[in-house]
Amino acid sequence: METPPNKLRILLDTDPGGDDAFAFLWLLSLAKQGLCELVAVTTVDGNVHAKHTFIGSSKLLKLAGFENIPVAKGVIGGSETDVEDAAFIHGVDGMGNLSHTLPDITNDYQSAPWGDDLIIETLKSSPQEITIIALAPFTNLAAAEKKSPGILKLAKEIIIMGGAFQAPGNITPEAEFNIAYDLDAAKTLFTSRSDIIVMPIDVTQKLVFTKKMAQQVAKVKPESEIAQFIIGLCDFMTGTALAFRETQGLEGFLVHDAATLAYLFYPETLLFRRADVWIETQGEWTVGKTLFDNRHKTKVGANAWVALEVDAVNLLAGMIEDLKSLILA
Ligand SMILES: [Ca+2]
Repeated sequence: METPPNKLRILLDTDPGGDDAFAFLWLLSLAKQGLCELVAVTTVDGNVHAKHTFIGSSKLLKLAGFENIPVAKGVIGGSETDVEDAAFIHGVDGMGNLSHTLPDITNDYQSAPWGDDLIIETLKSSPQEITIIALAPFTNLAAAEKKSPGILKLAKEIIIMGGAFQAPGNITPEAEFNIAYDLDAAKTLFTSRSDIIVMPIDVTQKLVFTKKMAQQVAKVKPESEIAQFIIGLCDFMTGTALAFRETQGLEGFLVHDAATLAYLFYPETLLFRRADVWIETQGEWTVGKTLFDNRHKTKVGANAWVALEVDAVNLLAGMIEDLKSLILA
């Protein structure tokens, strides 16, 4: 079937990751409903090692019947930082140690294209048509920009999960993981264009996906493999979220990465501030912090739109209904 010209065409850059997996399935649901087309997935060395994020992403695609979508492996060797990966949050495989329950894949890590190459190729072949959703450290995007300067301007839009402005960080008191894990890459991204759409912890800390929500989703067809995976992963992620007191005691976990999809499909749930985002790289205690000048000044030189308020109830309701439809599809 030919894609209508106004249909969203999406490249997903991701490091599953429990919250990546939920965003991923939500995106596949929207693709199944005909609201967008997923054209490529570039996986990232982040929450867990590049090999695991490649396998996890390939398995999620297979689980939902999208195994024909090209998957690239993550560029290794972003800037050196002290930030460890997040296997202690997401499980060794990044998928709550559940990946053995997911379908076997034929995608081969060794022979897969590199993330930066697939980004360059995809953007060059469809300039101004591809929307990039980036849910991980920005290593692939920055590598693409370094290899082919100006390439990121060929994307229609770039929407990221990253940063902590007025909220505390999640990897240090001030820094958020996706920014801090590869600082140079984050800096490259924010200088690549003037309209990066940013979903920081300020909004994602309000997105608690509860065990009850998972049960609500799964009960439309409890025997489905997707339903069982959603229940299992939500249980695992809730365990770590409670251990780190991320959800104020609620039995659930934060679906940080899912916020990016709300911008595209449920924009009425978000309020943005136009801002010039800076990234702290020198501070003794604040390396990786994101900030902007919040005084009343002109916004000359702004590079981003930063979401600072969210209607979590309606965002999560949209997500729940879409996940139900994926299970029933
Ligand atoms: Ca992620």
